[in-house]
Amino acid sequence: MQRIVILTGAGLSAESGLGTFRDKGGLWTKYDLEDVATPQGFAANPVLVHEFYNARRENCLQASPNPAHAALARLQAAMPGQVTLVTQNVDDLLERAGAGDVIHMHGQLMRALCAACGHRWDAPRVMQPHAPCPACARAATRPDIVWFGEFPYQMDRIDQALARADLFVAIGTSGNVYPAAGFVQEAALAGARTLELNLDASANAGLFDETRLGPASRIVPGWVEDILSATARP
Ligand code: BV8
Repeated sequence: MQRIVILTGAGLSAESGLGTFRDKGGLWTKYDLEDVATPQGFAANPVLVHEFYNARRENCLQASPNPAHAALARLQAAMPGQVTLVTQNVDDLLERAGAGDVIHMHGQLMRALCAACGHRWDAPRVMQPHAPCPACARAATRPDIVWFGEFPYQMDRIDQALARADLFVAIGTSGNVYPAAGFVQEAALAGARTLELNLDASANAGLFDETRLGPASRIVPGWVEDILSATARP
């Protein structure tokens, strides 16, 4: 039974029209990360931060999954219980492509969080600053997003999957953000083979056993077919 852990980044959704962060014209060239993706930035200017996430939520609602999202959903369905899908992305394109149980380690655009009581609910299309929490009524509502300096979600579950992985695959991530960028080493230390599927070699490309370069919508379906035909062979 082959166990596969997949980590995806903004490159998976690039061809669906959602911006990446560090490519030419990426989000971090238009916004200062400190202003819109840190708790301090949110405390200082919740209007700006809600505008940033409202715009990305709108963009996401207008976007569609691309063949790479569909291929990963197909792989997960064909190998029940063997594929752990971890994403740094906050969009819901993997779910809309049919994937289930996606681990959103950096949170989700479509969810809201109450910073006072921890209640989570489906975010409205447009979130307003200081909106009251539906559970405790305090004006502590925020996007359910993991900002820099905050703990990513489901780290125990991710670490357990990495410890048991036979294969770790990073897709469309530049390998700049930790702890996600350290997963390849964690998997390799546990004996997994490691593969990077990316448009350009990432900052930690040298840590992978194999790298395949190209747009995700082409190389991810190709890789999934390779895996499925290998598992189909007697
Ligand atoms: C934390 C919010 C404590 C949501 C994001 C060492 C250890 C631990 C922490 C740190 C450390 N060093 C520094 C830190 C602190 C910090 C950090 O990593 N800073 C960086 C800048 C140095 N990390 C944190 O604060 C994290 N929390 O550390 O808590 C802790 C410590 C240990 C263990 C547990 C906890 C919190 C990080 C989360 C921050 N939130 N986003 C949002 O607004 O979206 S991060 C942000 O970057 C997004 O989530 C994004 O997903 C993520 C990573 O970016 P990528 O996905 O890689 O996107 P990028 O644009 O960079 O690259 C795109 C790639 O796609 C490129 O390679 C490109 O070639 C490729 N591509 C483009 N087009 C295509 C393509 N590939 C295929 N096809 C295409 N068509």
